Amino acid sequence: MIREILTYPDKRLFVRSNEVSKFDEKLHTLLDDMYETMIDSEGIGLAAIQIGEPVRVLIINIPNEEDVQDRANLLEVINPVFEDKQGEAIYQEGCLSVPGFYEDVKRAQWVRVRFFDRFGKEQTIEADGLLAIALQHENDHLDGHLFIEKIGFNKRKKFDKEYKKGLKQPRPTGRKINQESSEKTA
Ligand code: QAP
Ligand code: CO
Repeated sequence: MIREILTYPDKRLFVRSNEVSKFDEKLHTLLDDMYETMIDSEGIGLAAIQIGEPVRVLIINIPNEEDVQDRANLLEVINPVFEDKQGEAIYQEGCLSVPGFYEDVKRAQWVRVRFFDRFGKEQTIEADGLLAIALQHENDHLDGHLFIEKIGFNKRKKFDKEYKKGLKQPRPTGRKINQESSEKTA
């Protein structure tokens, strides 16, 4: 099922997600919903909190050399722990929860992460390149952090300004409207 993606400045994006303790059917449904939602929005990574579920679950699906986003390469990561990070890399990031905004972010170039798969089996992955960036970006969501918190002060000001502009597009006010006329016809 395709779920709604929370967008900045939704408060839920800033909460710390909880560890998964049961590797059951509910978890599998969540992972499947996350995949459908991510693909529908043309993303390469998604954390559970982005669809409103505060659990330490993330998925990543990096396109291959032929630019094909193959589900066979889908990485499902539960309760990740970063064991090691090395080097520095700058990459222009985006986020499905901050649509339309992209900016350079500095992160580690190489990571080693311990995690559980959907069956509760412990795994380790070592990654560099885009996968290493994605693991760090998605892991930040589990701690209630967005990439916009990692950009420079002046770029952040630019973001705040541009985003307010974007928010001038029609948005729900929460106001109730009574469309009945109070004029009485004689
Ligand atoms: C996180 O990001 C990431 O603004 C995943 O209009 C970022 O999938 C991993 C997206 C950088 C590695 C490097 C963003 C789609 C997708 C948008 C995404 C948009 C449509 C972002
Ligand atoms: Co994101």
